[in-house]
Amino acid sequence: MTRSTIEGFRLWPGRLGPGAQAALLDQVLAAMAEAPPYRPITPGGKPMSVEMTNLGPLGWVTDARGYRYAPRHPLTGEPWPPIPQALLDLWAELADAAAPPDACLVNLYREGARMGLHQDRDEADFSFPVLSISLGDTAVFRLGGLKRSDPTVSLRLASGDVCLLGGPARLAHHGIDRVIAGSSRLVPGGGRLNLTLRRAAAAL
Ligand code: MD3
Ligand code: FE
Repeated sequence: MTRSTIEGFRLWPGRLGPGAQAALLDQVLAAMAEAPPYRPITPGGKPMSVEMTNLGPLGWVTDARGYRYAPRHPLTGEPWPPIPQALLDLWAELADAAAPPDACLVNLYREGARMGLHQDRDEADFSFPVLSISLGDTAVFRLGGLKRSDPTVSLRLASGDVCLLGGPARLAHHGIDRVIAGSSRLVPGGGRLNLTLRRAAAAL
């Protein structure tokens, strides 16, 4: 049997309807007013094209010291805002996990932003899945395998789409090739927001 994507990848197209998208966006924009998105600097010294902020007890950060999860915004020094209850509920419903998420990375793609092929390996326990929610402009998402050289498939992630990466897919290479500017009117100023719910620290 052939399959179009790796085992452990699940996609729910349009899982959030227009009302749920608008309500979630309001909450994320309010959090972004407290914890502004910024362009992280890779350990190699280059600013990423994607702007980032985080919600929850821990947030993913990168700088000259490397990649890690940290409890405070690197620019404001404040704790990250809480993860909205609607996202905790979505994790409880879809992730089938023994513990709640302790981190939600917020990626903001303005015009021209992209994310190169990578693995998410900075979390303590890869048996927890990652749950992704897309809002705004459609992204051209690339999903590969465990090896960087494995074949990849290209999928579109549109506003309201939710995907789960568990099992073998949890360590799959993936990235965002491009975002289709103007494909949605949801995000003020244009662009795309992606929220990834994660378990960064080991569960108790
Ligand atoms: C596959 N974000 O934040 S979300 C990231 O759309 C990231 O902003 C992309 O890759 C974005 O790390 C893709 C879908 C996704 C998220 C996590 C994954 C796919 C994944 C983890 C493992 C494998
Ligand atoms: Fe990733």
